[in-house]
Amino acid sequence: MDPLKQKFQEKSTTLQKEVKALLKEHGSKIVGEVSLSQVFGGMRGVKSMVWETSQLDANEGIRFRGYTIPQLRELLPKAPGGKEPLPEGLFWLMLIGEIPTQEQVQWVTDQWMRRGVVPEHTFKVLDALSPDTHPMTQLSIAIVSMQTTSEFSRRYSEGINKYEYWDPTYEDAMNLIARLPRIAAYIYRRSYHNSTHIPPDITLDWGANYAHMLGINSSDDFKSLMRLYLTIHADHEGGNASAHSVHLTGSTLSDAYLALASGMNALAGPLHGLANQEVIKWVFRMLDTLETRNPTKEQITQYVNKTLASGKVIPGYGHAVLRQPDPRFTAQRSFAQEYIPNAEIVQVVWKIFDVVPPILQGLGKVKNPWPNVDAHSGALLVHYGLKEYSYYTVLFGVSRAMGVLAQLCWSRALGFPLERPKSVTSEWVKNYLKENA
Ligand code: HAX
Repeated sequence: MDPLKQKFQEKSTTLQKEVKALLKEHGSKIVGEVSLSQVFGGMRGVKSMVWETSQLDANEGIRFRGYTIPQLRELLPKAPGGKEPLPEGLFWLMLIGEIPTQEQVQWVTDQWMRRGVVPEHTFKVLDALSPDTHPMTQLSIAIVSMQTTSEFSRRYSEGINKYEYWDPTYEDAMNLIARLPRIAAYIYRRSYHNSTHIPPDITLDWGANYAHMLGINSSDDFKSLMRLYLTIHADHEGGNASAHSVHLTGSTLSDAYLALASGMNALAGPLHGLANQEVIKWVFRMLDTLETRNPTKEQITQYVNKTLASGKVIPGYGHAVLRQPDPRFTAQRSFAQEYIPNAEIVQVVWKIFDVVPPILQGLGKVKNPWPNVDAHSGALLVHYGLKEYSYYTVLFGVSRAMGVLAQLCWSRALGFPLERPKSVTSEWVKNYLKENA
């Protein structure tokens, strides 16, 4: 058994026993209440699932296994000469809860390079799609097309013992994550570069190889950005739409391929991951309308008000859980401050950050006026030459796969059941209120 799998087995067997004992003793403890506004309002704040890999605090932001993003930037192993964490290290941390050594991270890099071979039919499926198919649609289709190689699906049809579900799920997770950069780069080159594909460089780490296959030739800094980007987008506890979709679909014992595709379809919505494309589209539309690359704060204020008056949201601002600036935004801002403080587009994003929160606050209804992860990423990508906005959510998706698939291994190991909450009709609500007046 490989060393990561071995460690996962040890940790998950222990936790499984603990959870069993805990439920036996405390299973009927009340951990929350549900109000009618939560029932109608997207279940905000309802505690209803367990997610091991990360947890979100409304004010502090995300912690991965207890570590904040600044701590991860310091503690996770880095590429030789690099300053940003290797996403492989975050995967190790999310899966088993320990900061890995440099050697352990190198082992993951090697594994993912070895497992990264994409089935030939997946490229054929992609090539058969209309070239204007949205990159997120292509990603989802490519992932589903690889389901033919699912170890879980094969072992299930052979009749696997339920206590072993976690094992082929781990194999599927490792294979899938390993293949994603190749698929994602293929989608990029086919959509925007006339299908001139770039073969992998087996000497590079997972994030740097993805950067290499995209063909963005702006020095090692873009590789560093990709390592940071792929680290900070990986997980955001379990209730967000992409994570929850993977969790729900996975709970039916769909394999990792089917479950991940569900998550990618949720990520492709503009209120979620697609916001990263919407932000930069909105920024450039503003600059075009104002006919300047260096707008004043007054000009931005007017444009923000115009957007709101036309019944649209300001993309990149607001969050269902967060109530402070997103630390993923802050991490990208600190990257920009260090690497490209004078970049024109970055300056615009920083000015927007000065202008938007007080305006949203002034509306009196927006619960979080602060920027989220998507407010900054586009400006960094544009600066380094990745200018095709409609591709941006694919980058997010490649990263998100690490968190949701690490968790899927845990869900299998802990034997989580089919998810099946209760719904009610509006009629039921009216009657309930009458009866309980
Ligand atoms: N601009 C304008 N209005 C906003 C707003 C924004 N950025 N954010 C929230 N509001 C409005 C809502 O539309 C809602 O208005 P109505 O009552 O008229 O319907 C009101 O403020 C209350 O909303 P909320 O409770 O503060 O926010 P929600 O939890 O309902 O929604 C969203 C959270 C992220 C969907 C929301 O803030 C939004 O639409 N933001 C813009 C899109 C965006 O950036 N999405 C990415 C979020 C992060 C993410 O998942 N990344 O992947």
